Amino acid sequence: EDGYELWLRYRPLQQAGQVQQHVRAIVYNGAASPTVRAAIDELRRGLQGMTGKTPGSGTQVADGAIVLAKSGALPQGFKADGLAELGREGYLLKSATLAGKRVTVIAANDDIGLLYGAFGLLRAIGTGKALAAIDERSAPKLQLRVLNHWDNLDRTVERGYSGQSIWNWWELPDIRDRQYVDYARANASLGINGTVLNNVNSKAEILTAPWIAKVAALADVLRPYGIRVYLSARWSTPLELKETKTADPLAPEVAAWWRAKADEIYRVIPDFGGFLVKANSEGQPGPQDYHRTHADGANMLAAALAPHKGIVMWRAFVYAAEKPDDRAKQAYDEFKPLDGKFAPNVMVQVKNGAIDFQPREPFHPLFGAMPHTPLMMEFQITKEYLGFAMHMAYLGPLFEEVLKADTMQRPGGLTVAQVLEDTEHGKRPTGMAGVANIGSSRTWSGSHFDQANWYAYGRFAWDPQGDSRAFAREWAAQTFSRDPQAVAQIVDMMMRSREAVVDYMTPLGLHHLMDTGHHHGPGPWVDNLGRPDWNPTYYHKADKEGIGFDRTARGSKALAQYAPGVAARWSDPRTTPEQLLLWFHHLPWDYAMPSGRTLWNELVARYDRGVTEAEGLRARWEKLKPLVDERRYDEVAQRLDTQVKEARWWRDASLAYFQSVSGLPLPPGVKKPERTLEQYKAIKFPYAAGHH
Ligand code: BDP
Repeated sequence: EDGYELWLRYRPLQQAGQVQQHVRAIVYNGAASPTVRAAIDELRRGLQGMTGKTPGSGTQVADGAIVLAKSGALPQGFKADGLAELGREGYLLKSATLAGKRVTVIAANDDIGLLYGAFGLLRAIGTGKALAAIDERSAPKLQLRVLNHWDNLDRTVERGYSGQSIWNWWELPDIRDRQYVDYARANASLGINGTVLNNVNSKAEILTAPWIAKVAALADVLRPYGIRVYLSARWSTPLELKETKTADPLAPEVAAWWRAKADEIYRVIPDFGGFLVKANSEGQPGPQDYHRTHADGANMLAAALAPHKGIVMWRAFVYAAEKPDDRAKQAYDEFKPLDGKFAPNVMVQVKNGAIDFQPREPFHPLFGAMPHTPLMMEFQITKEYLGFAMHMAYLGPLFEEVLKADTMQRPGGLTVAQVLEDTEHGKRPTGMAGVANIGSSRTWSGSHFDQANWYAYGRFAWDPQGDSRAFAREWAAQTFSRDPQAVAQIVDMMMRSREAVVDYMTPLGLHHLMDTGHHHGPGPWVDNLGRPDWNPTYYHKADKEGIGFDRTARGSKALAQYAPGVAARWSDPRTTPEQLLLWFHHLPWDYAMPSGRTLWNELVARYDRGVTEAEGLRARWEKLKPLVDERRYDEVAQRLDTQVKEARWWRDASLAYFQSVSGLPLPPGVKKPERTLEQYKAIKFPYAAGHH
């Protein structure tokens, strides 16, 4: 057990005999496409693993068979109620009696629905659902469910903590690593149907013919699993390749270049998904270099892709040094005025919060504020700001918190999930992106528990109204053990883990206190970087009097970007959720918290709670030793030891620093930081993981 099999381990079931009578054979009537073959292969693999017997295969309905059927060719007498509404990717799982035989039907409108249904059935079996009367229907609520790989062409991965990129660019297109198929299976099992192969900080070369051939080879491997490939496009590509004299989006030669480039790509990848673009952000080139807007840029690319039904995913992650007043406001300021100005095949991809993938952020004010533009969510699965792959932090609750947040942009409420689902507009593209945590390490994700973040992301992309605890349960049962006690304990650990990280890194709405560049470890004292908005001191604004970023009407006015209902609630510290308090307010150290403590004492208590929680995770894991296989037990234990050590470091360094600013004593009984502030400041990490 080294983790390579992910949640697709298919270990023997206790009730194998019972299940076996429902899975004796796999029946499919018709010529099997590669997608249907993948579905049948997966069912055989999974059922063989879980029941110990390989199911037979055939074309005739027989007792105890799994019948795969498409809407045009449903077996006689099978009532597929509501199948049509499930769309191309949806599926039904239903037990039925056909011609006197008891069968389980996987019904779908298309081959890909059958593949998703096969995975759905295996998940149901693997998590202990009874097959005798199974009746499930499922269809994705978002159209584009994509991973964003921040993978470079030299196989390093920006913010990657799982080894090298799995894309072996050097050996492609001739060598097609078997891992690509396993990647496709894992993603298809969740319904992920798109992947952006390269870093948003992109290179021009990716759009040259030799690289397009490599991309085409990957597309060929992924296609049967319903996964389309996309590329991050560098704005200035034609200029850098010296094929145009400018990258001005309104220059006809530039538009013509991109049209020809799109045609070239689609000749070899007919189902190419489109481009993801990071423009005029953190030094990347973009249309603003030519005094054009993001819409001018996005629409020019969209026109090149439109004849091929491709999509532009244009990122709203922008902030400029010239506008130091509040970085949190900039995406909204730049994009809100462009609402309605984007071509129909452009989606604006918005990070979950307005700063940058922090352990906790309020939802991004753009959600619900651009009704005339399809918005796509961008989550970060890789844990750049949450302890890399060394700390346990199950991100399900983070995703859920954002998705369930009410933007109040409509009477009666409008959650972020509803904004993404966009049901009232019907035909517009919808989607979610997750910055992948996948690499060539045997665990794929750098640690066993980080696999759960990939899993939960995929499940939320399928159903943004899903439940993080239910996803954790499914994942734990398939990945670790079906023992109910083990599952309960593991899920309990997972569900508390992210809050622990919030507490020992950035409690009470603090943010961006991580050390420079690599973002590993505390750096709340850092105040000397090239731009003010790169400094942690810019974000916490702590001084002798108090702490926090005032984003109310008296401060940066960022709150005005939210709907009036939200703004009103969060403009008063008394009605602001404690967990966002210092995100929106600058408060005196002796501010009275609901707990009865002063703000200073509360801050100390939160840091302490974070450490206690981290210690608790370690202790709980110890109890699981008899229930978990040895190697994975040990690998997780090592990481939890590290997490405890680093939680203490975070707590001690942060308190040492904030105490030096507030001048206040630690409350009685509270442990002093182990080292001096100067010692914490001296800790440096050249060559940190994921930072190039
Ligand atoms: C930041 C990362 C940086 C990314 C950037 C982005 O530190 O590596 O390039 O986001 O999303 O969080 O473009």
